[in-house]
Amino acid sequence: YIPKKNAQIYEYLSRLLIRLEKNKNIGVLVVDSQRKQRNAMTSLLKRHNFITHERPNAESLNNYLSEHADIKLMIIDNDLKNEAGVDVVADVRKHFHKDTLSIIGSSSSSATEASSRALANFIKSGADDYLAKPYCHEEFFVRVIQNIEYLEQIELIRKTANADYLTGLPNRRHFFSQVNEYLNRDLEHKTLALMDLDFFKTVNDSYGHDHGDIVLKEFSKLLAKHFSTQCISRFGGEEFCVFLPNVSLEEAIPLLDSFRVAVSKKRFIRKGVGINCTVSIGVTSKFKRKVESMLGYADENLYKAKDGGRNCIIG
Ligand code: GH3
Ligand code: MG
Ligand code: MG
Ligand code: MG
Repeated sequence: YIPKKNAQIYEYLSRLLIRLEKNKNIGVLVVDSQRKQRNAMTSLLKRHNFITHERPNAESLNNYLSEHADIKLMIIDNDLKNEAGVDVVADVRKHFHKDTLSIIGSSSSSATEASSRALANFIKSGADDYLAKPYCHEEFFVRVIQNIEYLEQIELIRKTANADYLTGLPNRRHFFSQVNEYLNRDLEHKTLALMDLDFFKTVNDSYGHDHGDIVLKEFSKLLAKHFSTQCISRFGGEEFCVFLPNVSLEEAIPLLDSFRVAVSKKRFIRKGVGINCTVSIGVTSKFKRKVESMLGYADENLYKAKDGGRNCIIG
């Protein structure tokens, strides 16, 4: 299909090129007992740059999928040697949900009724789509791309939902779920710090909201640089949070304090105007099952840090 107008052709081709570039990192697994069928599909997939995987049966399929994180789509035939593809799909779905793996069921049923029954059975087992054999190449590619793009949309939504819009840091919701996972684990130390920029209202009032935004963004970059492997978050407004798994309070305080000093030394520059800013930090390693109760302790210490003159850390 080639669109008529030049602008349309250009748009179509540029979208295709972007797609082909992305496909280089995407694996597609073909499960079919017939070598010929597998080859037919993988050679089509290779034409579109996909990484291809083949399996003649469903043996250790869940392991195979776990070991190959590039696989985003599985195309599975219903007539496998020892089992039905629909049953395999039902089992795979116990481990790989629709937001991480797309599945297209397939079968060679030329009769319309048999093929619509196969479609219904596959979808009921947890497949996302169905391809009847024989298929034309356009239909094959349309279904493959449609299902891959569905996963990409979900990934985009997930990223957007987990990030703070201004700074790109994990937001409160994401932070809570990450930290609660750690809190349920049996770790020797669990330390949490709550940070609040000092007199930030004055920054906005004196230099404008835009400059305030720059401070928040630059502060976030500095925070990510200091605590890259741990969980960090913009909690809201000018408040930030750091969770340090397996770090004791005694170990955490110098780490956090060196960050506090780095903030106090930084010039936050916008349009040639530089300003200084400081941060107060409350830390705790008293842990409970829920992040909310740890936050309560950290907040009490943050309050003391503010009360004690700001630009300091209390643990
Ligand atoms: P304290 O040292 O006691 O924390 O004083 P403060 O001025 O920082 O505290 P306060 O809570 O009164 O002010 C917080 C300010 O943060 C007020 C609000 O306008 C500002 N703020 C919150 N979110 C944003 C944002 O996204 N951008 C900008 N520029 N300012 C923000
Ligand atoms: Mg505040
Ligand atoms: Mg503040
Ligand atoms: Mg305040």
